[in-house]
Amino acid sequence: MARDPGGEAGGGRLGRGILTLVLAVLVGSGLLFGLTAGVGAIWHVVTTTGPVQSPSRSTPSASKSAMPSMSAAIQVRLSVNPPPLGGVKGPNGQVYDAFVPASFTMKANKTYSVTVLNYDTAPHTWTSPSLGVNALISPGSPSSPSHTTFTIHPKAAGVFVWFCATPCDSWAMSHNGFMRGQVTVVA
Ligand SMILES: [Cu+2]
Repeated sequence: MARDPGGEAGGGRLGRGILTLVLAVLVGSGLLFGLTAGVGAIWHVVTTTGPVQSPSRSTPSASKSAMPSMSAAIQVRLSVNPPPLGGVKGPNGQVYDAFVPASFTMKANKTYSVTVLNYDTAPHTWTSPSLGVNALISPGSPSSPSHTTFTIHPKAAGVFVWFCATPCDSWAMSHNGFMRGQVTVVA
């Protein structure tokens, strides 16, 4: 009985000694792990900051590759007699044939690709001798407008008149905002 507690005590001391050693190894390895994990984390940050920065570095080169598209034509869309009115109301409240918009602004020395959607069953033209354009706008319909595309390349600043040269609507043909208008070209 008396030896047993002693034995237990001795065993306990031995057990505690082994436990301490195991704990020391665990703590030591834990510290080592912590250190390696810390270094690993730092290494991770170092290695990941590279790829994170490279997209921002590739952004200028991406905009450089977008440069050629800047010299491409600027898209403009006009409509003839668009819904819901199928034209534009004149001062008397009556609806007249019209390009919408009839007047607009462009920049000199830029190329514009103008697409006209014609909701009218009659043909029209977008004619501007001063801008060097005489485009025949093919007939369409309210449900299926025709698409006609032409190019405007203003060479100098100024105000340039355009008109419809086909005999469509005599009042509209003689009034800006209908079958006639102005292109304001800015430098
Ligand atoms: Cu016309």
